[in-house]
Amino acid sequence: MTDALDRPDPGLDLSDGFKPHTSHWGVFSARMQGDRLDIRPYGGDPDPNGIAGNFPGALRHRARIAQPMIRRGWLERGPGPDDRRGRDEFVPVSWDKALDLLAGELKRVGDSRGPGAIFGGSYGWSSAGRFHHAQSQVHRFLNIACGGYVKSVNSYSAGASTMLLPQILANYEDITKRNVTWEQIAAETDIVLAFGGMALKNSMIAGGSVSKHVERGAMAAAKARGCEFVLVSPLRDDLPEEAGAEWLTVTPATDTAMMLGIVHTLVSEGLHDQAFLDRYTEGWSLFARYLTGETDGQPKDADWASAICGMDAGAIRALARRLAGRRALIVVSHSLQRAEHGEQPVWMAMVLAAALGQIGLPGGGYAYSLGAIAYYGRRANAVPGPTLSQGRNGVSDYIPVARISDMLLNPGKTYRYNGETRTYADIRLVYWAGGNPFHHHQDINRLRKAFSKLDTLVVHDLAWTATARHADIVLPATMTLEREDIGYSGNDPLMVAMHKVAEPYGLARDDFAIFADLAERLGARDAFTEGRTPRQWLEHLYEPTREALAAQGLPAPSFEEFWQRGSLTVPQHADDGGQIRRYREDPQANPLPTPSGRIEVHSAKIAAHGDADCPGHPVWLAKTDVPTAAAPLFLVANQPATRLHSQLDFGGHSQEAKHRGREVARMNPQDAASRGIADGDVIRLFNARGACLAAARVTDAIAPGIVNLPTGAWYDPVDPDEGMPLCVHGNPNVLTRDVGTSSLAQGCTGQLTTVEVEKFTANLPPIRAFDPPGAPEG
Ligand code: PGD
Repeated sequence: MTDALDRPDPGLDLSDGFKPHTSHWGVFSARMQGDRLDIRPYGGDPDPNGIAGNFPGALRHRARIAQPMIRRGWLERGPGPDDRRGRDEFVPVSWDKALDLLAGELKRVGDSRGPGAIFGGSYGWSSAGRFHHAQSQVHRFLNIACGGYVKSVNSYSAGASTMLLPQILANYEDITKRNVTWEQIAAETDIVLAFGGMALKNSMIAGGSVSKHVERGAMAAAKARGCEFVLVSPLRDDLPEEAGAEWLTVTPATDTAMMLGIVHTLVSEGLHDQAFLDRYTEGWSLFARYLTGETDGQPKDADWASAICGMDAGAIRALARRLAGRRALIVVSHSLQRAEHGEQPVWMAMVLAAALGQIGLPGGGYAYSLGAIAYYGRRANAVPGPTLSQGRNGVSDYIPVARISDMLLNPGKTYRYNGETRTYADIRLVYWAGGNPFHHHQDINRLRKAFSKLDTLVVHDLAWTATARHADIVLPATMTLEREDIGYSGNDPLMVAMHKVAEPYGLARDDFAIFADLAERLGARDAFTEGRTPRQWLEHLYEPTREALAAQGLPAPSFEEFWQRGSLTVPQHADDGGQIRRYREDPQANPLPTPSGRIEVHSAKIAAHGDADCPGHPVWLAKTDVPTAAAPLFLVANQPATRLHSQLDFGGHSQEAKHRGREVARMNPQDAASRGIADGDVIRLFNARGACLAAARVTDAIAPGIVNLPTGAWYDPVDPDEGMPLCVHGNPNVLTRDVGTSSLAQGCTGQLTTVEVEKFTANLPPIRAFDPPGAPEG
């Protein structure tokens, strides 16, 4: 293995009063000196993530929420629909008053409508600690103190694939976490074909914690051994320089056609692995009839694919021949399925890997979403980690997570999901802690309308996000550095004792403390807290790990020892390929958990749903969101490199990457020149749904016909009284479409849409997103 993966681990530097802590973007130690926060990255990390540089400037930034606030209209007129949400004043109140009013409102809604009128999905990443994880806390509170809530299922990250893959291949966790690892790629793979790439900005992040960023080193090691990387993406930096990749561009959202062209070439030239298909897959013959054109008169050959995806037919054929007979790995990034018909490239890539006969071999086959996040492609821990029980939800109703605006705008309306026809609930109160829908949801102007229909919107956050600004009751939460916790992820061996580094900002309180006091007002304090203080909860949550270590005869430090030491390295499972490798070794003894027990090239179950937008095997489906005269460019709204989602956008690392205060949008020199746009100009991106400003970066790292504006710049509307205000900062979700991937998964399609771009020549409006509401300009 490479130096980068194996070098000696100097551990956490806890000298000079530095204390251990961790975050979604890496482990570090930190120290306050007066008002200054100093940070030292974890010494064992071969490639630390610069995002930690957002902490020092953010900790005491004016964007933090200093005390409980209530929207004036709600305070004076009481709960009810109100389109002044997001433009009304806020009134500072004491904690007691805020919690009394909120407890009364939860009771009113619960008594009059039942818990099924409360939406508590509260999607979002919040912070890394496993106890103060805001989403777990709010779910536990609503279950225990309010009888439950309407929840959300699946994620914005992987809405389509989490629904599809377990039905056609294996458990999601097995596919992403115990299948193909970075170690295997470094040692075994001959060629990686990465649709959407494996950008380091994504694999630098993990939900929970990550101690070693190994991806860059693994790709460099594979490359040095002779492994070839081929990137299919509109963005050249979707693979790092270390991979030395060949960059192929196709028209966005046409990868499925290209994959069909590759498989057609393999089959027509006899290069596919028929023995593998016969032994391990279900429904190949049905799919083959579609591939050859027997069912619709259209062979899906390389010429056909070329006309759709824009890649030369000869190049498609050459790529197919290059993949055949080698240890080939097919990777599809989350981004491909965060688009219209996002199920299809996920499914088709699996079929391509099956046709190559590589699934289940070390470093070969199908590594869906490898590189999307730091805990994919790594060994799994062999002991359990801390998990906060969320209690029992008394409400069974749910929505696929990205259908929130649809639900709030259309109570009682029916929609299709995974073969069912479901009905949207009538929601009166929404409770959000640890997420930012004005960052993560599509078509923000529609979301604003949806939130205006509510009686009450409650938000806990550490800063004045646009979601907080649209709330009725805003409660200030502590930032991770201001409390104790345990950092852990099931695929990272380092468990971290997260010591408190700084005092809470203003009157901010931990989500747990807020919920405990609210639960008291609803007669449920003891049930919620179980009589434990936060420190006692940490001891309690640590115990299963200690017990499992002891049961394996390994050193099992007490909680106190762990806490004093600052970290604990836990054992990990062997890198054994998990369920998929076992299936390859013996398909009869180790069937897959799919309906047939086999790899489902065709799914009888999905076919039986009868939904034309996701039939029984992968197909090319023409897109509805394609460039037009009014919106001739594709917008790629991907994950940002300088922050996690929208978190700490006001921090130094994120701010340094902006230009004239705006988020940077990248475009090809050709598209810039034809619009009279020069590098550094402020531009306006617009379409029928909305408009935002950004700063242009003109670069040939972006394919022609594409503009790339990452997510996460805080929504900053001027003229919020207008139906379609201009976001002056660069939030791409004012432009994206709020439609599901298909009837199967109803996943988020925020990655891709179409826009026009022009140079912005009017006076540049100031950025107000980080000023507390009502504050003077600054
Ligand atoms: P974050 O910015 O991480 O975004 O959406 P998500 O809502 O998770 O929001 C977390 C919030 O939690 C922040 O406001 C932070 O301040 C707050 N927070 C942090 N710690 C605490 C705490 O201890 N307590 C409380 N109460 N709050 C806390 C992410 C989502 O966006 C995801 S996962 C994906 S993959 C999607 N990606 C895209 C995309 O590719 N393209 C588009 N157009 N849109 C997307 N949206 C999705």
